[in-house]
Amino acid sequence: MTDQLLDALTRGVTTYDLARQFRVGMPQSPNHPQFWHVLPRRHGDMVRSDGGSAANDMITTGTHVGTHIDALAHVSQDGKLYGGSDAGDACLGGKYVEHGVHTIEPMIRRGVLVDVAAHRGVTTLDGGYEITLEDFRATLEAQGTEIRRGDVVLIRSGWGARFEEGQAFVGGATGVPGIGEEVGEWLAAQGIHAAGADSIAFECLRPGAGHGLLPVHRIFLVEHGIYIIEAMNLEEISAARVHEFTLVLVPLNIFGATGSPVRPLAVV
Ligand code: UVW
Repeated sequence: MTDQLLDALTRGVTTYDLARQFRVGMPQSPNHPQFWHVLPRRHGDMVRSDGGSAANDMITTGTHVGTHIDALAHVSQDGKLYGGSDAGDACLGGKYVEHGVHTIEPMIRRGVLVDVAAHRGVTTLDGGYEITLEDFRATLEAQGTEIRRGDVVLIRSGWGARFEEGQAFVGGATGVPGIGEEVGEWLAAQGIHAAGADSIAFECLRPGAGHGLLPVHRIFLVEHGIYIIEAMNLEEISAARVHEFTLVLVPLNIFGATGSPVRPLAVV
């Protein structure tokens, strides 16, 4: 690509990073193995004859920590995955050969931010608050935004601003705001491709209920084949009042995994 073409393609383009930074000790759901990062080799450990040296890393991580996407293989209902396949048969050689994260195409799609917290004029909705369809539609109307088939819909409750607070973000005792079955069914009926949120489990968690019952996960992942993106950083696009953009998201191509860390971008 020539410099002129690159310049023409990127001139006037703003890119928002919608991911949280991966860091040891970051808040995460107790449902998943934690992120761990060490440096097996640091500079000076092995110095070459010319004086150069290379450092390297090792990470271990659950695939559902930090900003991540849930593959359809992540959730089953009564032993069935999306499309009715048997969850047991879908796992061959210890890998989800069916509906694993390797089956998710890279996304370059219309993205929509539904900024419920901004519409309500609050920093964050309260822990355990279920965003109603009335809230949701009123937000869309106030923003002048419509949802179209194939969109990636990002829902901001404001809870994401608590990411740096650790356990408060996890929200076990307080609950976490988010959508419930009412909005989940409505969004599924619009034919969206994926949905994300700035909270840890995407949907509303009731106070004291932990991370167990997740009905919107069933509606999206099992009944409609809609991907879920969690723990997104939606603060910057909210502050910029960007409600429509091109969403770019590429999961890691991990054969047979149920999820993957992602670094989604909103491009306007
Ligand atoms: C949680 O971390 C609860 O969400 P998920 O399992 O969907 O990644």
